[in-house]
Amino acid sequence: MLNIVLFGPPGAGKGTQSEKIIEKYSLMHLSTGDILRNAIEKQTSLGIEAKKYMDKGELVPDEVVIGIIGRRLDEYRDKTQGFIFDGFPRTNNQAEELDKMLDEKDLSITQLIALEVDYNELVNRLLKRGQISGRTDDQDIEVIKNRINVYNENTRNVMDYYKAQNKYSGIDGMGTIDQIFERICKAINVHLK
Ligand code: B4P
Repeated sequence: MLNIVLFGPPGAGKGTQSEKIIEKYSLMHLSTGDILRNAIEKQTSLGIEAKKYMDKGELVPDEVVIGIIGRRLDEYRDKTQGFIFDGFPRTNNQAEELDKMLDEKDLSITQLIALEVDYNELVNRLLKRGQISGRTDDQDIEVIKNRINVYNENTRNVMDYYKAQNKYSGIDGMGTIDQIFERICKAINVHLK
């Protein structure tokens, strides 16, 4: 199974590139951001709880997102050739719990692909999406800055967890969507030979 973590700060292109990766490699897309937004739209208890954090650009508590991923892994384990984890893990605790959940199913992460993008480009991309999509967390510059700060303080060092396992690939996330996708494919294809 090919199990990829797509990693990077808010606006790095995780959601955008995930769409292309799942199509090319027939993987199951697990985006914690999408799942949480869907819960908010449906006004479930999970959504009501998650909204309090997402509106401020804070991380939703670990136990909430770990539970979400655990249930999806159980559901899709036998129905896919692999998973793309988009926006998860975002803390070292999430990374450790993910390894435990995968291990119980005789699975493991193949590779972490980290998209590297300049600060100003991140802010511009998110503000632009905010104008089009109506996503409230993309419309307020202070919330955007907080999300990037939260990434730098709580999430960036998750890379070290995967570096220690020799599973880290850094990818230049500046350029056109197709240029970046080509770089990602080169990194993934190493595992298919
Ligand atoms: P996410 O849904 O993961 O959203 P994101 O990081 O803001 O965006 P993403 O990185 O996917 O967007 P993309 O670059 O593709 O998280 C939202 C919130 O959910 C978090 O703040 C947190 O509160 C919560 N959450 C989610 N997962 C969690 C977890 N595991 N633990 C705790 N909390 C969690 O796209 C950005 C824009 O850039 C798009 O408009 C796109 O079109 C554009 N773009 C992409 N590539 C481009 C390129 N090459 N050139 C120009 N524009 C580009």
